[in-house]
Amino acid sequence: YSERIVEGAVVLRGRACDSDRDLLDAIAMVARTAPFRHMLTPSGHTMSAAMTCCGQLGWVTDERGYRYQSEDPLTGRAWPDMPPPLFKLANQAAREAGYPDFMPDACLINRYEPGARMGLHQDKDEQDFSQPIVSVSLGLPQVFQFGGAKRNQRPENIPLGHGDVVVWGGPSRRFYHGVLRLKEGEHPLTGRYRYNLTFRKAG
Ligand code: MD5
Ligand code: FE
Repeated sequence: YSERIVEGAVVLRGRACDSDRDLLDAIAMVARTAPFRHMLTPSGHTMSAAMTCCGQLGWVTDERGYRYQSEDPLTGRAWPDMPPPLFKLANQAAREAGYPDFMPDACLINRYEPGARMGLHQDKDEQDFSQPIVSVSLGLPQVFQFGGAKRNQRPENIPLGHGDVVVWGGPSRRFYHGVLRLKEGEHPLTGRYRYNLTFRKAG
């Protein structure tokens, strides 16, 4: 079933469960070419989520700032292609949420282990804000926080579990959001990890 959690955002609970093994296999394949790594923020902190990317463009951060680029800074080579099962899920979920022509060119893959979190931020490095962001959660559950368009708006908590897909469009596309520290746990398919895939039209 689907529910609207905030202006423009639709949660498709469990939407990725049918294809969970294919998605995790695809993530493992991407990570063989572009390994998970902890990137540096411009302020010099190491991110607690490990990241990698696939598709035409990948999101990176280092001492110079945040940006999308077509090469993996770790290898100097192009990011791996977006595996078809990933593209298909993102495109279909967006369609179900009212975006029939979503053609993501970037997929950022976050891997959280117990203790890892992501502070409140906005996703604003993309060119076209009329396109949604589709996020897919796999593995351990994690509490997602969404605020409003301003940082000082008190965030609301929503648990995201294995297979949940969220399509962030309309006003929600620009909202502040983050995830709380991942709690210790064990998931039958992912062990101690939560994976989050975010599909974007970046270029
Ligand atoms: C995560 N990842 O769980 C989250 C899910 C990131 C990131 O935030 O940037 O990698 S993405 C959720 C999202 C995207 C765009 C807008 C909003 C949420 N929102 O309005 O709350 O690893
Ligand atoms: Fe984000």
